[in-house]
Amino acid sequence: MTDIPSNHPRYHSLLLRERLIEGLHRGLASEAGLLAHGRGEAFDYLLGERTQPFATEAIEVTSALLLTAKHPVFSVNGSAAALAGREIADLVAGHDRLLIEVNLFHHTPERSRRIADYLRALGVPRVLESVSDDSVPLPSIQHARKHMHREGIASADVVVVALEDGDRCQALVEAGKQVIAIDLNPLSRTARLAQVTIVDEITRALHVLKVAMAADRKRAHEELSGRLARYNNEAVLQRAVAAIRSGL
Ligand code: PTJ
Repeated sequence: MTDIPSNHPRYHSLLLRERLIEGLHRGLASEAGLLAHGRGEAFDYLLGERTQPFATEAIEVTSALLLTAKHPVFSVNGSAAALAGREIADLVAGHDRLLIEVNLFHHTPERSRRIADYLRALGVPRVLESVSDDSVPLPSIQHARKHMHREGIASADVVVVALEDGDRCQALVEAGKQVIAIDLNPLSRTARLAQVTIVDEITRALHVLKVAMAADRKRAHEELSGRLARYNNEAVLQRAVAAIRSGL
């Protein structure tokens, strides 16, 4: 791993690249994940590489949804694991009802197991894998991402997806799930189809989410439900696009 000096002006961005490259070499991330990350970097650059107010609003609603959900599940692919495995483990440490399920586009049993083992080594107590003897199919999806673990995504009411493609997001919504997407591109199909879209870089977003959930745990259920009722994802996406335009 290249040693990035912490005073480098692009320290965080370069560190994330290193995490992904290391994740590729460890058999966690896919090669396509490198390309997907490049697209994300470009949007992050245009968004000022910071958590914008519209992302904070979506994160606060995510906190409310995760705390009031009956069965929340975080769907983790290779890129999410490589970039934000530690942040995902931190989130679960503060919210033990949040279940983790590994779901891959470029699926191999070996990579799925490696990601699950990696997350367990980071302290996540229970990691499910979508492709297993307990899989059920998600209707209308043909590729490997159609699999859902019976005790995980298949029975979830709220699902978090990160760095995901639009088809699966749409299929999850059609299956009656509340879908929260973390995606730097406010124009992507995933961003537009999810009920809540966090337009922010995944590691930053998860850090802010963890802090929000720690504060929200003390709040009444009605207060959290009210926050959900007032939320407008379309308006959040419009503000994200406007932020990109003003940056240009
Ligand atoms: O590990 P696998 O096999 O499941 O593969 C995962 C891939 C790479 C195939 C999956 O991530 C993918 O299909 O990516 P897409 O369709 O290119 O979409 C990725 C989205 O995430 C794009 O809209 C990017 O802008 C966004 N993105 C990239 N990096 C980040 C990001 N969003 C938040 N944080 C990032 N660091």
